Amino acid sequence: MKALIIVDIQNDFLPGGALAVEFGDQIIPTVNKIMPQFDLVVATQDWHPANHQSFASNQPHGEVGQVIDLYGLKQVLWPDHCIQDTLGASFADELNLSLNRKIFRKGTDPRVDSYSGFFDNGKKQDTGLAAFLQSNGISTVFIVGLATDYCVKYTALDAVALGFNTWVIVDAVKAVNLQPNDQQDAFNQMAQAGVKVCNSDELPGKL
Ligand code: VGL
Ligand code: ZN
Repeated sequence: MKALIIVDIQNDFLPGGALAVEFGDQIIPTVNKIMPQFDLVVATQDWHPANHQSFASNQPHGEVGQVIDLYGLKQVLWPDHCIQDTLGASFADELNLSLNRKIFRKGTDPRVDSYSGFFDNGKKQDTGLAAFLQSNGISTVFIVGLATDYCVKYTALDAVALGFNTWVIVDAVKAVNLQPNDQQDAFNQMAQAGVKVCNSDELPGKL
């Protein structure tokens, strides 16, 4: 059985949002189009309290893009984004959620960031996504969404480490690219770990 994992397609990650991913909106029609082809569709949602310590505004002299040590983990400082119950944290209006079975929220602990849809960055809290997929007989996951170099990458790395046959659909992801090579580095790192890539138009042969 094959699942589609939709990562963080939320207003704050779209053009005009607080942590906008360039062209992030362009993937939405592709995601909507492929959705009906999967046995199961789930979505992750970045869901931060306003006092989240990954926000530059919550660190003394914090600057966006700066890397700090946060309780022993390297942490990039971000603009305030995806604050619980705000429009920025809401899913994109254009995203079809009618086929979505369950939403997995992450980043709720103010002390630790959570890029992966499975675990926080310290691997202490489990969102329940792995157990949900397993209980639905899923052995293969296809990942789409935002952003390639953060939440998509960490979700894919955890998926493959958990033993899922893991694909990233390259024309349905976009990167933040704080550094110009971040997207390429992310694809290299995922490939090294055993994550496979395909285009959305190749799916019929794989599903
Ligand atoms: C993300 C940075 C901070 C993402 C979430 O969804 O990729 N990136 N929070
Ligand atoms: Zn976040």
